[in-house]
Parts: sequence; C-alpha cells; structure tokens
Amino acid sequence: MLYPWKLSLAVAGVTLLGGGLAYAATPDLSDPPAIEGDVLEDHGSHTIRMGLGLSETSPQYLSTRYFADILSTRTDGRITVNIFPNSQLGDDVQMMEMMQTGTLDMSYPSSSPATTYVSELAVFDLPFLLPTREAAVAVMNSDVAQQMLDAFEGTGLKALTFSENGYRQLTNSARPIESPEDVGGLDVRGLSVRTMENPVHLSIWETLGANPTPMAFGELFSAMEQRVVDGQENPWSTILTSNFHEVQDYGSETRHVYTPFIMMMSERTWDRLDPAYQQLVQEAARQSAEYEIQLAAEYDDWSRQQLEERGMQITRLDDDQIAAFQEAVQPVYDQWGPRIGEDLIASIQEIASAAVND
Ligand code: TK8
Repeated sequence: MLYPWKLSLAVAGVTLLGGGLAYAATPDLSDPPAIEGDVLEDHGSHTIRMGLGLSETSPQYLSTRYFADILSTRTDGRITVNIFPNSQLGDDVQMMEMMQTGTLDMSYPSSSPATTYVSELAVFDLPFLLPTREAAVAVMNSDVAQQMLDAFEGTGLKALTFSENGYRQLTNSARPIESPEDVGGLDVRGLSVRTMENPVHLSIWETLGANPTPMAFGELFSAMEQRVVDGQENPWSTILTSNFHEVQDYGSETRHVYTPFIMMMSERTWDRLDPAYQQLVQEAARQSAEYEIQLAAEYDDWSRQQLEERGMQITRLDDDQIAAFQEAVQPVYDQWGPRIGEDLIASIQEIASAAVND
C-alpha cells in the first residue's frame, strides 16, 4: 500500500553537494523505515545493475538505495544492486530496450515513454487528471493500475510498482508564463518546449500553441543551455536536482500532469531468481516506492523554494489562471479520450474523486 505522507519540512543545515552544486540545505528527509523480516535461505547470489535517469540527490535515487539495502539485508548480502544514476547508462527508452535484451537488469522510467508497451498508461498523461497527491496515490494503488503493471507481461519487462515522479511544472528561458496566451498566443512566438517521448504530451503543448520537441532526458540540460529549446516541464525536485535553474530563468507552477515512475526489472533477470527472491524483490519494490512517495512529497515545495533562492522567477498560478490552462487543453481529451478509452478515464476519475472526498 502506497501512503501519501503530509510531512512538515524542517530544513536541516546540512550542505549537500549535488552535481557540483552545494545546496544551502536539504529537507529534513525522513529516514527510510527499518528493514524488518528474516534473512532468506541461500537461493544463490545475484548482482543487479540498475540504471536511473535522475541524480544522486533525487528521491528516485535515495529510495532506490533503500530498495538495494532491503535486498542486501534480507539475503545476507547475496543480492547486491549496483545503481547507475544521471542517465549514465542511457535514457528511459534506451534502458527499457536494454532490459528487454537482458543487457540491463533494472531501471525506473517514467510511465510516459512506457506507453509504447502498455498504451493504457497514457491515461496518466492527460492534463489535470489527478487533482491531488492523495488522488494520484489512490490511483497508483488501484486494481486498474495493477492491471497496467501486469500488462507488461511478455514484453521482456517485469513492472514491479508505481511511485511518484510528480506534478510537472513548466520552466523556460524566454519569458514569464502566466496564461496559455503567454505560451503560444497570437502575438508571441510559440515557446519551444522539450517533452518526453509521448504523443499525449506533444498534443498538450501543440494545443497550447507551443513548439514541442520530444527529447531524451539526458540531452535536456545541454539543449536548454544552447537554447535549442526554450523550456521543459518536470517536477520541482527534478528541476532542482538536475540543476536546470542554471539554464532556466522562469518557472510556472502549472501542475499540468502528474507522472508516475515505474520500477522495472528485465524479465530475463526476474526469471533467473528463485521464487522466494522474486517475492522479496516485489516486497522491497513496494516498500521503497512508499518511501519514494514520502520523499517526493517532502522535496516538492522545498525544491521550489530552493529554486527561487537560486534566482528562478517562479509564477504561482491562481485558481483562475489554472482554470484557463485546463480550458485551453480540453481538446486533448477530445482527441485522446476515445483512443485511451473513455471507460478507463472514467474509472480513474472515479478513484481520484473518491480519494479527494475521503
Ligand atoms: C528520468 C525521466 C524524467 C522524466 C522526463 O529518467 O523525461 O522528463 O520526467 O524523470 O523519467
């Protein structure tokens, strides 16, 4: 069960060197839960190579270390996970292909580029679908979501669990963005925005009058530095821990899409594991996902504050301004609703509203 945590942020005086940049402080991150359970019998030894897109300071990395610690502790060191962050082994698309061929054991892509394997995942790319983190967690915990994970069977990818990439925010180097007209209205050049490799995201930014460019995450920093694109969209914690504020002057708190991560293992690796180890991997994945969501929640507002302290001019959109974006992207539902499935969308919306009204 994935739980949303509402945690106060206390900023510790700890200096954290992330990618050569010293943060003034890190959030007072909660420690991972204690590792409980017996040490398993010896079912052989395994070294697992796991590639991540984000940096060593991201919730994605910190929770994956906890995942590795659970496996090592519960197997008395017989399962070790070697983690390679910062897209050093490739981007999401490449690492999923590497897991399919068995040249990589695990990765943690966003759901958006994984729609090529399970098309129903595109429901998560619909703009403004999930109004709160509690709603998002309820959806990720639902049977409908589990069916999407199960649908990877036979693709060469064992999808273990969802966790939080988070609410996506728009940043750019051209101008402050407060309305859809600022993105690509009649009297401005359409903002060139990097998107994930996902057709619904392309539709969102085309509908807003931008010029979207799908691009691997690992190429994004230099593309923005060289002004190949004006902007991008990601959660505040990714923007901070990837140092995007060094090449982006303006942020807008659009929260236009909530993206999940999916922790995955190569089916070839999974099939080599004894059933007892498979059960442990599944359990550890779920426990680390719960912790990841907790960290992502702690990082969210704190990262925005850190970005503002570093000079990013962030526009906090009010309800009317958000409503203007919601109205402007309504054609995305008209275009993609029938293709994604109106029944699937309705079931997700029902789970989300039940969670909000809880
Ligand atoms: C990192 C990506 C990233 C995603 C993107 O591997 O590509 O913008 O949001 O988090 O998955």
